[in-house]
Amino acid sequence: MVVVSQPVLEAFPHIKTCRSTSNVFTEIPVVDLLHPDAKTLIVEACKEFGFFKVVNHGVSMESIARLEDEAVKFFSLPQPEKEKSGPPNPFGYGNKKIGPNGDVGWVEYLLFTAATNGKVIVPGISESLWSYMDEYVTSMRNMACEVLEMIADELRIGPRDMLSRLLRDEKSDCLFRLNHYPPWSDLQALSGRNLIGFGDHTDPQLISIVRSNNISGLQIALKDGTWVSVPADHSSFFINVGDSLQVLTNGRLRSVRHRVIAGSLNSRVSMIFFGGPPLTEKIVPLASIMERGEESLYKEFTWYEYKNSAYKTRLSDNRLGLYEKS
Ligand code: AKG
Repeated sequence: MVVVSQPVLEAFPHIKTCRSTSNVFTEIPVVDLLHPDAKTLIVEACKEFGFFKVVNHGVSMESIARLEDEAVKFFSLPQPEKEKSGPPNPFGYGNKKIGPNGDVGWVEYLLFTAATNGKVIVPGISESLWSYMDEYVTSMRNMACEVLEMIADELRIGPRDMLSRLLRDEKSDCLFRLNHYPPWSDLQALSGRNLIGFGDHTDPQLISIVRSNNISGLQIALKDGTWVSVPADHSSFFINVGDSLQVLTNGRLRSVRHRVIAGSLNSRVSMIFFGGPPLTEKIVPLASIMERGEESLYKEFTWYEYKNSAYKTRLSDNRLGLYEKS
């Protein structure tokens, strides 16, 4: 468990709370990446939920544990030490404030670029954290590409690397985030409500891969808007469809709205790889997916334009709304 000094809630009066939900996502699709039907199950899950769990992924538990230990070491440092790695601009250490537009949550984090062509140095990060992160990010990029290739196969939008090339490109705009949700049991006055760790949003990129320690907190919204809790599983990965993949498939796959509830008693540590395309890439429905006479649901934009407009909005805004054709 990570032991941190607790900043007082009064210093962050805008952190939202929510009622506990008893809805557990029991029907979560579980995809064995080595199963012959994996690509069919992935596409079904992406259509229905924009979300699924991956097992039999081939990433060693040792490499995950090594990185998690380093992350825990960083988040256990005294606050002034951690602040030396911030404020996030956009990379580096952030505490409670998420982005520049007033979003706050019960979370501290480290945000890094996961570009293939070099890193942006964040001060105060140990050599071992850099090196375990490099190794981990490589596995995540490979997994994201494998999943995108299965999607391309199943949707017959060949060539197989039609989507994955966007993450392999040397100018791809991938990110990596380590999140820590400290326990808040010593905070009074919540009267049976829960603290929001990371407010609800969809990820703007193509695909994200989330892994956390064995503490639950992640919730996703189903098609009808009901929030369901995702049971924690520290040996599996959770995959989110992002807005860009929704657009590239002209809405066939849906990006999933999700949020994180901070637990009162236990620290949650998560690691998220965000697979984004090169800035200049046009995000438009792939010609090969469109049926005769089918119209694009979206106005044309580049990843640069979308990213810029997304980062000017609040987390919970419907960012794609701006680009939907009426
Ligand atoms: C994000 O960092 O964008 C998240 O959605 C956080 C997910 C998590 O911490 O499990």
